[in-house]
Amino acid sequence: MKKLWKNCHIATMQNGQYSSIEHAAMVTVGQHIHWIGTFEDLPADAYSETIDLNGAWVTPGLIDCHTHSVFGGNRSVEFEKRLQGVSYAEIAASGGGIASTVRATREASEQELLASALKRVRCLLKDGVTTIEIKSGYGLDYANERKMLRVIRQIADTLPMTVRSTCLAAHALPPEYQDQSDAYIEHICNDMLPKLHQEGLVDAVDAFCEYLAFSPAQVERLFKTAQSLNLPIKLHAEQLSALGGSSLAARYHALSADHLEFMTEDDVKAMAAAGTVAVLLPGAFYFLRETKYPPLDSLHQHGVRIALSSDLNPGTSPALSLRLMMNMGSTLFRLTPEQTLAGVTTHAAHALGLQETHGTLETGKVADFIAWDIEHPSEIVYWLGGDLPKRIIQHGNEISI
Ligand code: DI6
Ligand code: FE
Repeated sequence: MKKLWKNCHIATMQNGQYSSIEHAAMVTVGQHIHWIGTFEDLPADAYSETIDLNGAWVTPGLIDCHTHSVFGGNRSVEFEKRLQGVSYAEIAASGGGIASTVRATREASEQELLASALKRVRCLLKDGVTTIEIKSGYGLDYANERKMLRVIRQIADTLPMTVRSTCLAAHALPPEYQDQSDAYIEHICNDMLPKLHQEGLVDAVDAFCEYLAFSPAQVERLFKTAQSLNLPIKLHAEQLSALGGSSLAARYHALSADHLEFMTEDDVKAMAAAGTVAVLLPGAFYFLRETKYPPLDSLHQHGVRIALSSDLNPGTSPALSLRLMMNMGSTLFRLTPEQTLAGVTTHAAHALGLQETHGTLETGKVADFIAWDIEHPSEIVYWLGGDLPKRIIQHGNEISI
């Protein structure tokens, strides 16, 4: 099927810029972009279908490169308690926090987890997200991590989206391993991860490197196992304290290090040299009322790619709109709308290792794009939430939303 998409303007996002083509057209064949350029230059050809985009602005499909979309229950009651003055420590001591999500996730069946996750992921899809990464990390034992990863694969089978799964078994210490974090890491490395990988459930490996989670030495142990399994690496680093996790991630050529509020100049240099993407998560920054900013000037100065993501999770970022996160990326982190859009397209593709196929609109790439009914691409970042009129095209087919 050779389709002509005409009467549009295109922000291709090549080189991390709008790289606009006004009065443009695009030809897709099957799942791929066959030709892209100005309507004037369109070669004479026969098309099985011609689609009029009515002057829309076309961007790549958005990529949400860091989410924890699969979980049991939610923590809205805890949110209310915190605002009534109950401290995080008191909530954790009474069984709240991550532990409560682990309990609810373990109790839920695969079908229940799938149904609740689909509701959330559909919100992101309707917002223009055509590629999503989803982490495990609320099961924390073989059976329950497996259950989460299987649900992630089922989301890919259910929705017209590209879905990448990341094993985050090293998210928190399960109750069975209290005070034995080294033993839990050994269990992941010797048992869980190799088995889950063998079952084809894992596309990448992540860990939470933090004083209240896992140390750099423990993370390094995990990275070595991931490397021996040929699995790409990502890391939650420098969210609450500076442990040098982002430098460690760079040393292991991680795809990305994420959060990064407490990173140092040396970490920035290490990431720049390794080409590791900085994934910023304004939703968590906002929800935790964080005051320490990631070193934005330094990241820009050293040319580190900056991606943005929702971090959709029940504890620190219950975010159902990537566009709202983009707005926060601009208002909180002073990224221009162009940098923000690059952060959820080309740079996010790099953060998932999908840069050869996704993230920009060019010949040969996958035909995932959004035709927005707007005057200029900055409008995608400007509006706070709501629903922007759009058409969503995934793998060359318009999907109904
Ligand atoms: N950083 C976060 O902000 C979330 N996980 C992580 O590693 C918190 C997850 C939760 O509270 O459920
Ligand atoms: Fe996260």
